[in-house]
Amino acid sequence: MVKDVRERSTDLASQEMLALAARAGYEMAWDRFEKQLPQCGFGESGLCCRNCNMGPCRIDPFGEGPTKGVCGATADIMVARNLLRMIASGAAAHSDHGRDVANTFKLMTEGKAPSYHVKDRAKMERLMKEYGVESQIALAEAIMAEFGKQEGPIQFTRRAPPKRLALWQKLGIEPRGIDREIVEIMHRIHMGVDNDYVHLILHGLRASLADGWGGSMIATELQDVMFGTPKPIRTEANLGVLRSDQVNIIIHGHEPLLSEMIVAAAEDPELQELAKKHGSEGINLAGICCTGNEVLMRNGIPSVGNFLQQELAIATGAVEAMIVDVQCVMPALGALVNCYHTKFISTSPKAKFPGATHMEFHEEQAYETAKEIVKMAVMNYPNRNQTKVHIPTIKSEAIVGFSVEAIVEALGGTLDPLLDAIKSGAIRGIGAVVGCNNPKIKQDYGHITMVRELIKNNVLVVTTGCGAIACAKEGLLLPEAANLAGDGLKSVCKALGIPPVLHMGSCVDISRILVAASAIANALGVDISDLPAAGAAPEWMSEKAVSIGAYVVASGIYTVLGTVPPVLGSSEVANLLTSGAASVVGGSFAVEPEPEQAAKLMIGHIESKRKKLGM
Ligand code: BF8
Repeated sequence: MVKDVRERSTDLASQEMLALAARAGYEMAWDRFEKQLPQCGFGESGLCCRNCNMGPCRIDPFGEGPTKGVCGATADIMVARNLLRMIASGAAAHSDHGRDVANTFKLMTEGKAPSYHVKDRAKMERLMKEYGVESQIALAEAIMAEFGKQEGPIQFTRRAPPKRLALWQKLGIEPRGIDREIVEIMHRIHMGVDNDYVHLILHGLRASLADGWGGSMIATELQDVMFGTPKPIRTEANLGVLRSDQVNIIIHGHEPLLSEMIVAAAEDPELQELAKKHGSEGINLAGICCTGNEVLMRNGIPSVGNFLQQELAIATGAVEAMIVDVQCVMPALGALVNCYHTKFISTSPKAKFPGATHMEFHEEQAYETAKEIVKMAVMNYPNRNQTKVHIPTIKSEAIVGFSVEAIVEALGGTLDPLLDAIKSGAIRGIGAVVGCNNPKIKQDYGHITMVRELIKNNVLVVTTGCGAIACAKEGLLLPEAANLAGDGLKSVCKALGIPPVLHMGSCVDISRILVAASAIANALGVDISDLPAAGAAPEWMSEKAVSIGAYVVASGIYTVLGTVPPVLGSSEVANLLTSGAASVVGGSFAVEPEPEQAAKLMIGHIESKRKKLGM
């Protein structure tokens, strides 16, 4: 029986499309999720090991069956190894994205990628100074070298407060080359290598730090150099941004190397003309997931929605092309596009999908390929079956583009007004609400409920990824949303003309949150773990989120997860992550599926930190 769509999503546009999909008999992620129920208890608790071919082994969490794998691995070892495998994959995803950006920056510098240009020269010069190099090519080479560096720290870790850096060094978790840390995870979790769960988890934190302060931060910084550092810009979000009279092109995935070129190609007068010749009123570009966030932040390109809306967007029947690169793209799209005229176009040399047309994208001919792809979408417009088109009218306005630089500018050029507001208690602290959708939780419910509760209690919210898109759709990224905030936060937002919820970008841009936290900690002369701040991922699903959670905690920030990570099979590992970690790295995890309760945990943590700081 089809579930009530209101139990699947809080978003009215999604509900409308879910009902349509159910009537048409199209299978969505929620349906596939239900077919998986009950999900495997061994997998859920982290007690299944497939790391060698003596297995697969599983441990009975109730102690009635086997308590060890064939090699003798206990629940603690199995759970820790499995968790590290997730961190490795997540850190690799972000960092390989960072590598592609760094490689493009290098190719551009060498004159081999003529479609790309330096847009933020001042930022590039700051980076050169940071790396102690005199030329653009030396910067490109130094950053590329971060990935394979065998010894010595990653330069951007020097942005962390001195106390944090000293702690990482004392614990032996200061990250070295990014690739090295990820390879070392894969080595340690191989059969018969590292079998001490504490030792394993510490290395997991080290590799995750190489993601947050390395791969992700490199992606953010060089994307800003090449495509511009985001500034506040007004845009729109939700399925209602699709147009019935225009060629709709959706860009989905993560790397702006592609999406920025598509943005430029969609504005090409030649292609605009072609679109009119084929009977449309023009070309309408929209984003989904994080590449959507990248072009939303920098160009104000509207967002069609977050992770769980990728299939719903196609089900509108109004999408000429869904162009994808890497990460968070459901392979289900291939089958779904068969029901419509939509072209599903894969572009990354790393990522192919069943049912997709592969138009491989290379930096050297980036703009030419982007034009070809947009042309294919335009030519597809006459194939649209107007009787199948159903676009919800629902959309919201949003102000996005709050890079650290933009926040400082909004504050009048210094962090002081924010620090004063925190010290006076008008703003109690900062809550970072990030991450995915997951059909285990009603779509957007976790994000929206938590964010509303936080701002009501005078906690300024920063947000990224699919959580940020949920906030955009809910109207929480508008200055008017300050009316939903407590009196203190409301007055600060009104005085500065900012929303109470600041969209800081895609998931790699959580590195911006690290930079902001470091700047605030340095200004107060304390460590990040002393700040009245807390993080949350209320609807997380991806391995990238596991890496993010790990580096946020290792950076000293208390983090509440809304979906349960697969660690409950080991009470030792679970206790280490939820309480032991606090005395080691100053940050720890909590798990709380109910978002209002989770917000209360964050607020409680913020208040305890205020007390310790004598605020
Ligand atoms: O990197 S929030 S569903 S889109 S993983 Fe994916 Fe999660 Fe969305 Fe972006 Ni992040």
